[in-house]
Amino acid sequence: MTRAFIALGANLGDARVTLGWAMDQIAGLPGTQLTRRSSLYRSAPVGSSGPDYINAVVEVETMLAALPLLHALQAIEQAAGRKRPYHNAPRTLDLDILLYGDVRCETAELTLPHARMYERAFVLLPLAEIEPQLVLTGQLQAIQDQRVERLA
Ligand code: PH2
Ligand code: MG
Ligand code: MG
Repeated sequence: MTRAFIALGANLGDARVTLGWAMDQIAGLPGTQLTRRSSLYRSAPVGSSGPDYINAVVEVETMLAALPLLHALQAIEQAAGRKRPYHNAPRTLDLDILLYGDVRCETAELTLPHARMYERAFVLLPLAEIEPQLVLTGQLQAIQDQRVERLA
């Protein structure tokens, strides 16, 4: 079993409902248990456009290798109606693997740890909520100017 962290984001459609649905889909993946889920967080699009995003992070324990996990997450994005008209387009659902065990890799398909996770408050705050040990104080300080609202 490998412990992995997955970021969820959406800013089209009913994003809160979609994120809840997506967490259930992730929990139902073969050989996978969803062990922790963060609160939902709202923030303005960063380098993107459209309505505010809703974001969250979940922890899973999975038998799936990293690439099969990525492909399973892409299938969930597709089922949620994800279109890719252009880079960073508004989306009904985005599922990114942040960390997969302590694997480091950089391929066309997958970079681990996620290349921009430490620049983004909408990723680091929910990650720190469920696993504070993974986020250093200095990393939190570096993103403290970014406005992110934790939802009840
Ligand atoms: N995802 C992006 C680009 N910009 N901004 C917010 N607030 N939340 C996101 O999830 C997000 C974004 C590309 O994946
Ligand atoms: Mg993303
Ligand atoms: Mg993505």
